Amino acid sequence: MGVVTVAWNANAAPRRYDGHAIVRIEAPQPEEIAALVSAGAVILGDRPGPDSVHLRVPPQAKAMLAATAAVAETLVADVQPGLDAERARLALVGPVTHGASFFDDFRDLAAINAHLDALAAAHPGITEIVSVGTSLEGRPIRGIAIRAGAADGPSLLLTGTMHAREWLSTMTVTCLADTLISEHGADPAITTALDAVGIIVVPVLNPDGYVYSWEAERYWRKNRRDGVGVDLNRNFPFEWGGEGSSGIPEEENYRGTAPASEPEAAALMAFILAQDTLVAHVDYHSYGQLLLYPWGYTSTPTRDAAEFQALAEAQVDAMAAVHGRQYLPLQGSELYLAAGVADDWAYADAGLMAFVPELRPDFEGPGDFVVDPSNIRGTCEETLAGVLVLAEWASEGLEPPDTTGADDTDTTGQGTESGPTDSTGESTSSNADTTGAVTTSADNSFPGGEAGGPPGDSSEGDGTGGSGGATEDEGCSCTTEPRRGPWLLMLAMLGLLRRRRALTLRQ
Ligand code: 0X9
Ligand code: ZN
Repeated sequence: MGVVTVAWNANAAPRRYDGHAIVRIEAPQPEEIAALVSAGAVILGDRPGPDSVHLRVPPQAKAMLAATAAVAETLVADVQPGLDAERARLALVGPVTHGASFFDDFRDLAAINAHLDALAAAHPGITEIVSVGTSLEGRPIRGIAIRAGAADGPSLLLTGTMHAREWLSTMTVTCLADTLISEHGADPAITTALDAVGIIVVPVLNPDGYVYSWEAERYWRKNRRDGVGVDLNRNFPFEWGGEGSSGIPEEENYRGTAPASEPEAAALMAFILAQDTLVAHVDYHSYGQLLLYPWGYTSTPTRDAAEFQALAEAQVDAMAAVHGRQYLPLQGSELYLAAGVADDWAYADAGLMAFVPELRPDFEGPGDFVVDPSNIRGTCEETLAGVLVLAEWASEGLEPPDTTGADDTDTTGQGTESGPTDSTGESTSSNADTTGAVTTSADNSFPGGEAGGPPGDSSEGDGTGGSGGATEDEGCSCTTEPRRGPWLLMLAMLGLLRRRRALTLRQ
């Protein structure tokens, strides 16, 4: 299917953000943030306990900022010079589709797809190009499946670029595929992992938004529905419509008109449900150096909260051992409430362990989606350590969560019917629900107000990771060998040796 006509002029100059500042607001009052957002400010990132919000503030909202009671610090006075520099740098490079320099810088959709093709062509024995589906504007959503071992062995799904502007997730996920494929047979840890576990990598879940962020608006987040876009990460059917999602199309967390109304979300769901061997989904975003897990829609823990936290801690420990970058593991709702997120759906309706890494930078420096490309390789290396932990977990035969039966975490008042799976053992497959029979408790604030601190203290910014993500990790003497502590035993003791119920449901 060809790409349909797009609603914007591809020949027009990209939007300029002259005079837009990035500011940090400490301990923000929700009403102050709401007022700034209605004046044109946009939330870029959010740090849990102690709360801190990064906003992109246009010139016309700066006066309001000065009048707020909140403590605000300007991190970047004007984002436009950085955008000009990025654009000039990328224009100089020209088309690069493969080769050693591929991960020197960010690459556009055509280059990412060509790189996947080149990887598949060079390693036909262990790879296969897969089609996840087609975007609203007709672009293919493509991935690469890597399998070196038994066809029925467990598998992991790694995805990126659900949010268009989060270019580091695009490159990280592509680099993970590249490293796993190229190092199979050479790197012992990767070889062991791939001989036991299949890994499917989908670098760009939102191709229309990604193209638009390259060509028209660098800070574009959503897909391109009607030119205003739907936040794909509020469009998934599980608890669709709840707090932390918006019913207003112009807002950044607009949920769409119905659960799974967007072809990109529906395609990912169908793809996941068609894979019999999946045990985990990792959906890479940026930024904040966090490792989130369900629930996003409620602050009530999942019944598997201890397992999620233990497996998240095992990943962040391994990641920190690579370049000293500390990622903070926590339930997604502790960042802010967000209903209709992909990770809640993957856990609840597909029975997967689901994680959302928020990649570099952390919140200590000027946070942004526009980062120095020297971060690409380092982020790839540290996230690879996390993937290897998950692969080892999967290959040990530890089971995905048992999400069948009554959901004791449901606080919506909808009873067990809104639980992950119904009593027949069938997936509720809520994407079939196009009736709009959903909760209507829309909270248009973004992020949702409830942002309790994580258990224990926030541990980011240990001084070794640098700040702002603007610099390379140089001279790190850290080991690239993931730490293998007693976590595996701990996970087993916590009850991860379960029936492979979620998988049998789909057979
Ligand atoms: O808000 C989002 O969709 C994600 N953050 S981002 O800055 N990349 O937009 C977080 C989704 C978190 N998932 C859960 N809250 N469980
Ligand atoms: Zn995101």
